[in-house]
Amino acid sequence: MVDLCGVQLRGPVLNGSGTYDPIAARRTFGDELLERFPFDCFVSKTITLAPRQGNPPPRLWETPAGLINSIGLPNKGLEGFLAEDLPKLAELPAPLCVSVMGFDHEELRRLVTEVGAREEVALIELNFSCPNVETGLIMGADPSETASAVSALRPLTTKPLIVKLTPNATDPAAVAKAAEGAGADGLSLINTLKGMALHPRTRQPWLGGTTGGVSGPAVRAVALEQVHSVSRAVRIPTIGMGGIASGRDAADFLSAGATCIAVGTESFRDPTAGARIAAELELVSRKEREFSSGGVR
Ligand code: RRO
Repeated sequence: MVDLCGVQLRGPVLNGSGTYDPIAARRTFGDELLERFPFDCFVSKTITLAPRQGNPPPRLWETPAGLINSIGLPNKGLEGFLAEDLPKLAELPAPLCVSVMGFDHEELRRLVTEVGAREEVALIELNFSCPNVETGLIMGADPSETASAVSALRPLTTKPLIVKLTPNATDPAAVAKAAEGAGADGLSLINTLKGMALHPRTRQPWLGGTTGGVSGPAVRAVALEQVHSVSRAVRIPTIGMGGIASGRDAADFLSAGATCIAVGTESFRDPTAGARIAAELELVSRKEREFSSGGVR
């Protein structure tokens, strides 16, 4: 078992928010999905107070060893999520973490109050790091903005609050410390790195949202460094992610200081990647234990 902010998980493997849709997967695979659910805790796609259409297409661009997305937070809004999605997500065989994003403190207050009041919800992730909203505002790029938001939200729920950090900050460890000081229970990192691609013929931006967020193995070394420096700067647990595609990658993030890891872009290529990575991680950990105890090499 793994303790994540007081919530007991079967293991350390989560999904990155927005990279796995278990409602669609259940429509395709039926109840088999529940028997072989690939994650030890499920993190929802980020929701906002009002429904959103998201960014115009195209929304994806493949890079060498990575992906740029400019999805733009399409979602049903708080009411639609609570009425339609939450009952289905509550049937998953893993604790539920709901990811929320607000455009100001008042929106965040309503999201955290209403989501935090639902017993189906084990944890709340505060997404302060979406790179793809039209305001360009990334609350989590600034330590004092982050502290001010977390302080306003902390009294509104007893559920653990996890702050999702952006890699697009001058000093992610300073933001992490600010979040911890204001009462955050955990941190997740990294969100995507800002990037863009041009249409090969017109030379205009390819993505409908002009810029996007880069993920996948291309960002893994950057993510590993940030998980390492942030985990050293705080006492609260961190969830490490960024291009994890194998058990060896997962073991690296745990060694760098993460309590849990999350699989994101790899699940687009292989929806069962979470289960494979968990199994590989078990093998890697067992081999490392045998090695350090002088056993089989
Ligand atoms: O929806 C998105 O475009 C998006 C979000 Br909310 C996020 O947090 N990170 C990202 O790469 N894309």
